[in-house]
Amino acid sequence: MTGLILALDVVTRKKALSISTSCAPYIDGIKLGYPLVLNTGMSIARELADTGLPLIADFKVADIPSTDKLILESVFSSGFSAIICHGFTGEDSLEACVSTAHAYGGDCYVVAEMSHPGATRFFQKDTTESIAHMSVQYDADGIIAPATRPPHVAALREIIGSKKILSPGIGAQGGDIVSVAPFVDSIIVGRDIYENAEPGVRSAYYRNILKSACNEPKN
Ligand code: OMP
Repeated sequence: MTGLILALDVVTRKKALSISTSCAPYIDGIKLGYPLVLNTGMSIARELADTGLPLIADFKVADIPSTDKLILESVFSSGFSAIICHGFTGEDSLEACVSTAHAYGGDCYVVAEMSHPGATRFFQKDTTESIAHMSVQYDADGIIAPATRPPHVAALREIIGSKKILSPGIGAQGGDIVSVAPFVDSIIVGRDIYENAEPGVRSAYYRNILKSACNEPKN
């Protein structure tokens, strides 16, 4: 079944812990990045580890290989299980990211195409498909692809085969969950869950939609 990853872009430790605890029974992972880490420090990863869920570090790493390696070593030493990196930086940077992640037993996801409207200026078909091919060639664990453009996700699936696709853009960005769910391993949802008065209930709602989209019996 298509999984559900919570994008935990809140800026206080208190909210992060309370929201993650209420959502934990319904989600398959937590993605956190600059908003939360810059406000609470990297130690938040150890605290969220109590949920028992995989933690994805969304730092969209995009540097030269030696700096990428230093960043990823810090990320994986802090308790994260996966990292999101950019792919437009090219082969050597991607190779540094994947090999460092794998040296720590972690996963590396590569942004193939972004979900927001402005992304189409630079993330055009040739570029996104080239990043997807490169992600396969350098053994990344998967790609990030936009739920706001399901046909693009379907085309990227053809390229990456059984590697994973994590797809943001559902909820606040208006992506169509039913169209995109068949092509992706997990959707990523942030504001529509963490800004809800009852984030746990909202997570359960998404979980049930994903079950229906995959024709599985609901709870
Ligand atoms: P909401 O729009 O609030 O659901 O959050 C989406 C999450 O996915 C945020 O954490 C974004 O930073 C992230 N994201 C995108 O929205 N679009 C992308 O193209 C890539 C990402 C990402 O890498 O996670």
